[in-house]
Amino acid sequence: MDYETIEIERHGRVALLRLNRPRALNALNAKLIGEIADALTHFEADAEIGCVVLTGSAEAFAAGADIKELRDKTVAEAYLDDFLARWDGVARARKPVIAAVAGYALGGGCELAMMCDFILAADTAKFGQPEIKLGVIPGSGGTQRLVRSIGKSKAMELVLTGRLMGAEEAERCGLVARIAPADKLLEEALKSAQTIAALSLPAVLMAKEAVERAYETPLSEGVRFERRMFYSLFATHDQKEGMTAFIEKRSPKFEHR
Ligand code: CO8
Repeated sequence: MDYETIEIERHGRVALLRLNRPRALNALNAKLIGEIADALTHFEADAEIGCVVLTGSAEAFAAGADIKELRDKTVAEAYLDDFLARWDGVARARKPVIAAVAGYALGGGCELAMMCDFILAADTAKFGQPEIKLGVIPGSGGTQRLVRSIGKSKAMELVLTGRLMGAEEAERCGLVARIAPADKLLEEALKSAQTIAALSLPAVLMAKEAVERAYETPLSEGVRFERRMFYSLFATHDQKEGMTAFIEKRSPKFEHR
């Protein structure tokens, strides 16, 4: 497929999706949001893809929604287009999506990174929800996911002041899984993604789904859900293969079934 605002590379079973609006620091306009959603739909349907890496440039993962596109919107246009609903596809992707963040991840950019399953950050990364400085608030889950990720006090401070936080602070408070030197970020993200993509796809999807349940359900329900998923994996070829390989002291050959 041809895209204008993103670039796609395949690395074996990993798809690398790079945001590509360099002159606007990857500001998220409607075209870019639509293309990300389309590409992810395509990856979901491709049995040869086991994991996705979403990245930007050295300067910016994404500097937020495209302010130039948003400024003159009316309520009716925004409500009728419901352009932000296209993000739901990103948040609901079944295959793992890793955000590899260098430079700015602000506003919608920070929200996009948080929709991914985990964030690997370059030491140059800067996160923030500066919408308040524009007279608005986060609109794609920032007020919700940031609280769940880093707790109320810090999330509230960032959302109310628009302060940016660097990679070290973001790692310390749990927003970021790991920091890499900027020139190694992509290599590290692809390595993580290759590791995941080589594992049994049914187990990976169920692991992701089970972890996500922790957001939405009480503990007892979440644990029950996890147990059902665990039992169901005994119906897969890959469970027999994974455990047999361990006992026979060899590497497993997963067939993703
Ligand atoms: N929208 C549109 N254009 C942008 C944006 C943006 N968010 N960010 C940067 N640009 C453009 C600039 O206008 C400039 O273009 P030009 O050269 O044509 O003037 C170019 O990118 C380079 O930017 P700067 O010259 O400003 O670069 P600096 O290095 O001086 O500053 C900053 C970098 C600090 C990142 C600065 O650009 C900035 O503050 N950007 C805006 C950050 C922001 O406020 N983000 C939040 C936007 S609102 C939002 O995200 C709402 C989320 C709700 C829904 C999500 C939908 C996707």
